[in-house]
Amino acid sequence: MPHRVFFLNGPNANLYGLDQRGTYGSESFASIEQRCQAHAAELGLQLQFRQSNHEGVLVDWIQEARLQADAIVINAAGLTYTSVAILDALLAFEGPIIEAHMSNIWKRESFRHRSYVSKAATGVIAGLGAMGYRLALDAVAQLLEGQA
Ligand code: DHK
Repeated sequence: MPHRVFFLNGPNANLYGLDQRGTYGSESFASIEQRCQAHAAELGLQLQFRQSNHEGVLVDWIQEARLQADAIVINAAGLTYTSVAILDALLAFEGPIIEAHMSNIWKRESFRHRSYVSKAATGVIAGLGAMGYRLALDAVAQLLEGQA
């Protein structure tokens, strides 16, 4: 049976490619998802790629992952720095967790420097744009194979 991965995206991720400031590049969220799905298939992973603007929905999906996923990749976006509820849900998940950010959050405003998600994450990838998302899938594939 293929390893199952939940890739969870938080508020405003659906605007990637549309943000006029260009912080997150020009690729649309739909295209990023498509490329992640293709890469997951190459790695033999079964990928659920989801986005919500709502904290409680993300908490519900993390709880669902306890039964339905072997690993989580999460970009909680703005909730990264505020959500104890997301942290608590992640702490109840037993598999590997990769925290991913499109931008290098440490080069940005100081309020982005303290991540609650990091307290539950196995590893963190930031600053590599959508390439970082595919690297996050590489990481979970290797962690699930016990190679990392
Ligand atoms: C995405 C967001 O929406 C921001 O709120 C985070 C993160 C950074 C990213 O780089 O992917 O601060």
